[in-house]
Amino acid sequence: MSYALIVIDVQNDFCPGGALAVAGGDEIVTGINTLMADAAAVILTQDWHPAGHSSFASSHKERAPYDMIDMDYGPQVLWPDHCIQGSTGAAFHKNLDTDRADMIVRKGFRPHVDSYSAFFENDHSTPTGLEGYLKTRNLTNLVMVGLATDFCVNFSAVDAAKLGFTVEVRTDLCRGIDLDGSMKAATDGMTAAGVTLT
Ligand code: VGL
Ligand code: ZN
Repeated sequence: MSYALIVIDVQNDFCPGGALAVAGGDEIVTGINTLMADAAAVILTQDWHPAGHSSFASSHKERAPYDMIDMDYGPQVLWPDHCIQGSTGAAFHKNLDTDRADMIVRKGFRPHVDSYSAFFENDHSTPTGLEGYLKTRNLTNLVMVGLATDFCVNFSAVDAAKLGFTVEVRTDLCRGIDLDGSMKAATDGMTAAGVTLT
């Protein structure tokens, strides 16, 4: 069946050596490039924060990376500074075949709201525009891969399923962070939302 491939945040900062490195993050790149060959469309997402972003622990007094805080829109993990607009860390992994992309969605660029999902920011209401892009191109079957399984892939997959897309997550082409059981919570949440995990 024809599918749009959504490649989530395969950026240097989420790969080994990066500011928010996900173990084995670079291992998935070759397999993702292979999957692009048969895709009807390829969409890349790029985490893209201004310096001093509110999701950075460094933006809050007496807070450390991986602390939780309450934002206007709910609980938020505080991260090390990462994926700062225009930085090397924000660039795609050098082996990712970005030439094949039809569309690149940047997210997390509003200083006061984080954005894990490719569809909505973490307030769950501000859209990125990706829903409209996919629907106007009649792309209803989505295959998702990338980083990190338990944050951006999870939020993107659940939102897509809620929006009525058919969603498959290729877990072999994803890698996770796993904070306090977040991998299990993500797997359970995606399954409950009707996402197929393969
Ligand atoms: C991500 C934490 C912060 C991700 C992005 O791509 O999963 N995680 N920003
Ligand atoms: Zn981020």
